Amino acid sequence: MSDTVLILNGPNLNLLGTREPDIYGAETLADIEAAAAAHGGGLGLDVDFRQSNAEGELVEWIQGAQGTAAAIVINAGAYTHTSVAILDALLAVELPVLEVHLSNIYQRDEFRHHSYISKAATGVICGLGSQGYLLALDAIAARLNNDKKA
Ligand code: CA2
Repeated sequence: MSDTVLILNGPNLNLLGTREPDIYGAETLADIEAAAAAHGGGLGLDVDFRQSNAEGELVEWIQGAQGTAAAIVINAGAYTHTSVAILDALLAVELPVLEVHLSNIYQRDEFRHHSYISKAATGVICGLGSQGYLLALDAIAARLNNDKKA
């Protein structure tokens, strides 16, 4: 049976490919979903890819991952810099969490330099565009394979 990785995307990421391509790239979220599903498939991972503009919905999806997913990849969008609720949900689930950002948040506005959710993250990838999602899947596959050997 394959392991499922829940990939969560926060507010405004549904707009990818329509605006600000200089910051976020030209790909749409559907393009990233397709690439993640294909890459995950090659690693023996099923990908459950979701986006919401609502903080509470993201919290509910994180809570629901316990027992149904092997790991979480999250680009929480602007909630990265504001949401204690998402941090608490990630801390509550006992799963590997990979935090991903398309842009290099440290090259941008000062308020983007702090992430509430990094405290709950196993690892953080930023500035590599959509490749960050695929690298997160690589890291999860390596980790799950190690756990299976142990
Ligand atoms: O770099 C990232 O992935 C971010 O998480 C993206 C968030 C931003 O608030 C974070 O600081 C960094 C914003 C996502 C908004 O995406 C848009 C895409 C196209 C057009 C407008 C917004």
